Amino acid sequence: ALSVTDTLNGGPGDGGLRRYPHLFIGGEWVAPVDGGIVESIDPSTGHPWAAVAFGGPKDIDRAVSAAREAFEGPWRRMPGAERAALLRRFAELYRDFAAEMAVLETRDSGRAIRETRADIAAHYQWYQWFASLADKLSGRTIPIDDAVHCFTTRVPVGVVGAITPWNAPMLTTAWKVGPALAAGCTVVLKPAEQTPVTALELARLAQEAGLPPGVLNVVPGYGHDTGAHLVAHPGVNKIAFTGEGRTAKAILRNGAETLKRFSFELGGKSPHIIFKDADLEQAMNAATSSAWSVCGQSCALGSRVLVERPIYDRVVEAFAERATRVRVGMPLEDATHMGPQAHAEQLAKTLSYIDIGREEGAQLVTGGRRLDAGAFADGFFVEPTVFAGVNNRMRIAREEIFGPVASIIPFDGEDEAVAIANDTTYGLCAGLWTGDVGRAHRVSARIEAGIVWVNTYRYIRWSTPYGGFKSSGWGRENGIEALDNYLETRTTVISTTGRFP
Ligand code: TXE
Repeated sequence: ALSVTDTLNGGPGDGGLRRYPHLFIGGEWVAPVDGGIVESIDPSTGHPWAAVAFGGPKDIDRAVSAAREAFEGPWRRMPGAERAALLRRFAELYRDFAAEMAVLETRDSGRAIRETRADIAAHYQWYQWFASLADKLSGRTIPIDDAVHCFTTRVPVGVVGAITPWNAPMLTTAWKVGPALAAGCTVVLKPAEQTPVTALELARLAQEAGLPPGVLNVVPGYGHDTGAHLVAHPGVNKIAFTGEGRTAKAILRNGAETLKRFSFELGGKSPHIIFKDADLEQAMNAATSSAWSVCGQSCALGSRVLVERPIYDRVVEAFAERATRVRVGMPLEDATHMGPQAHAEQLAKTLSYIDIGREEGAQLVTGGRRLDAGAFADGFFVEPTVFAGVNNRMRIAREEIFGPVASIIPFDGEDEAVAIANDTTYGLCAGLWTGDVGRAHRVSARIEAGIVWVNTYRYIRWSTPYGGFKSSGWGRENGIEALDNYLETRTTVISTTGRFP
C-alpha cells in the first residue's frame, strides 16, 4: 500500500498541486472506486492548491465494512488500557506534526496561521485526555433486593460516521474521533469537501501510530452523495455531525429509516453581553476577537454584542477603532490577523447579509466591502464589519452569518439583556461581562445556552462540555459527557435464586 506521503507533490505536469490520490480504508491507501480526483481551492488565491481523492457511495460501503470488521475484531475487545496506549501514541504523533498540520489547514481553509498554529498545537490534548478515559468506562451496581444483582455496563455503540465542517476541520474532528475511539467505536470520517486535506494527514498519523486497520477510515467527498450515503448506511450505528441546522434536518430524515444515533453541533447566534460595570478594556478584547477570529466562521463567536445603554456609544466607537487595526492579509503570513472566508459561497453569503443589514436599517459603522485589490484579487477576503443600531428582530441578529460581522444591540438592565439573549432559536454559547459577582450568577443562570462564559470568552477545553440548547444541537462534545455519544448502557439483572417469577 502507498502511504499518503509517497504521493505528495507528485510527478511532473501536476501544476504544482499537492496530490492526495488515495482514500484511507481498512488501513490501506486505495484509489476511489466511484469517486474521483477533485481540486481543493486555496481561498486566499481562489486557485487550486491540492488534488484530492474523493470517494463515492461504493467507497463508503468499503469503508463501513472495514470499520465493522475492525469493531467486531480487535477494537471493541481490546482492553481499554491498550486502546489508551495506542491513542496516546497517536496523540504524540499529532503533537509532533502540529506545526505542519497548521500550514495545511491554513492553506485549505484560509484561516490565519497565527490561529491555526495555536489551535492545532493544542489538539493532541483532546486525544490524550480521551485516551485517559478509555479504561475508565465503568457502570453502576443498582441495589434492589436480595433476589437480584443488577448492574450496568457501558458498551460502544459501534461504527460511527463522523461528518465535519470546513471552518475548523481538525478541531471538530478531534472532538469526535477522540471520544469515539476511546469508547471502543470505529470511525468513518467524511471531511467537508472544501477542506479534505488534513483528514488524510490524520489518517497517516493513525497508520503510523499503529491503530488496527479499519479503526479510522477517511473518505473525503461531497455531502449530498458521499455524506448522504454514510448517513443512510445500515451498517453505521451513529452519526456525529457539525454543520448547518438545515443539513442536520436532512441528515435526520435520511437516517430515520435505520434509527441510528445522532449528535449534532449546529452553530449559534451567541449573545456577548457587556454590562456598564464591566472591565471595558477586557470586554472589548474579547468581543472584538470573538467578532473577527476565524474570519467570523465559528459557531462559538459572540455574533450579537449586547451593550448596556450608558456605555453603548463608547463600545461602538471602540469597535470601529479596533476594526481598523485588524490586519487582513495572506493567511500564511505571521502578521495576518484575519484571512479570507473559507470558500466562495461563504463569501457570497456574508456579503449578502451585509446588504440585508443595510436594507434593514442597521447602521454600518465600518467595513462591509469585499477586498479584491492587488494580491487579494481572486481570494475571498472581506473587511471586518460592524453594524450598530441593530435590534433583535433584524435578520442580521437572528440568522447565522458566519462572516466577520459584529451586530451591536443596546439594552437597559438585566431583564432586557436576558430577554434579548434568549430571543433566538439558537442556544450554543453566551458571554457576559460584569464586575458584580451576584449579577454574574443571576444572569448566567437565566441564559439558555450550552456554555456561558463570565468575564472571559471562548474558553474551550477537552474537559469542558460543549454543545447547544434549542436548535444549536443534540448532545455534548468534550468533557466526560462526550462519551455518552458513543456508548450504550446495558443493564444486566441476574437472579440470585434462579426462581421465576
Ligand atoms: O454546511 P453543511 P455548509 C453553518 C454556517 C455556514 C452554513 C453553511 O452558518 O454558513 O452552515 O455551511 C456535509 N448528508 N455552519 O453548507 O452543508 C458536508 O459535506 C450528509 C456552522 O458548508 O452543514 C460537510 O462535511 N452530509 C457549523 C458538512 O456536512 C452532508 C460549521 C457540513 O456542511 C449533507 C459549518 C448531507 N445531505 C457551517 N450535506 C458549525 N456548527 O460550526 C452536507 N453534508
